[in-house]
Amino acid sequence: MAVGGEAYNELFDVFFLWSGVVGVIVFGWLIHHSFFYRSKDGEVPNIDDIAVGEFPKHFHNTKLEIAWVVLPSILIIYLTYISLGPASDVWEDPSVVGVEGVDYYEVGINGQQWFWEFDCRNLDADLCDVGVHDETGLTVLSVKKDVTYRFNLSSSDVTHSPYIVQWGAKEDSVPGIFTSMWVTPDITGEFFIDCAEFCGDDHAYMTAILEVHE
Ligand SMILES: [Cu+2]
Repeated sequence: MAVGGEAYNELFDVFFLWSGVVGVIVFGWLIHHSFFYRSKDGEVPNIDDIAVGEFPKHFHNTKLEIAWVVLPSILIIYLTYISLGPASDVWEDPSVVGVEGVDYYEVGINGQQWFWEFDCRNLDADLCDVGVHDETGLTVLSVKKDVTYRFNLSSSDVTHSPYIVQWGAKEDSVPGIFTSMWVTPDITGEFFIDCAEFCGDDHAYMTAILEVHE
């Protein structure tokens, strides 16, 4: 996938918009009803004749019932559908990309309690290099801009999930299961790789840096 998080940022905007719309409707409805249906002073209680085990039919509205089942369902199906594009970018089929070394390079990322190990195999240092970050002491994975990589994910103990925070991209690394993540960095800079799957005491400190250079 082309990164910079563009596809994910667009998705975030759409989700944020619909969360706002749903929130305004739900809370508006709630506040309106809280005041509109309050019993007035001196009113006989139990105005709806509510009885245990009986559905309060007094204000029952079938059209409304159907609407608030069908409309949110449509919204959820729509949001699921638009989320599939960026997700399948990350899980691209190697046969679509082509041949390793010509169209893409493989790099290993192994999760372990509580650090990341990177395996550049025998790639040139320009394409892939592992080092230590000057200021933070964190492990650095250096890759090249506009080159396509398949990060092959693995784990030595429990489930981890490398999460390239600023790109909005993540994928689980599960012991015994092969998972991967496609990336074509299209911006340079330093980005955090965190762990997005709770994996024990120092999960929060399981951070490395992904450095993208020209
Ligand atoms: Cu972890």
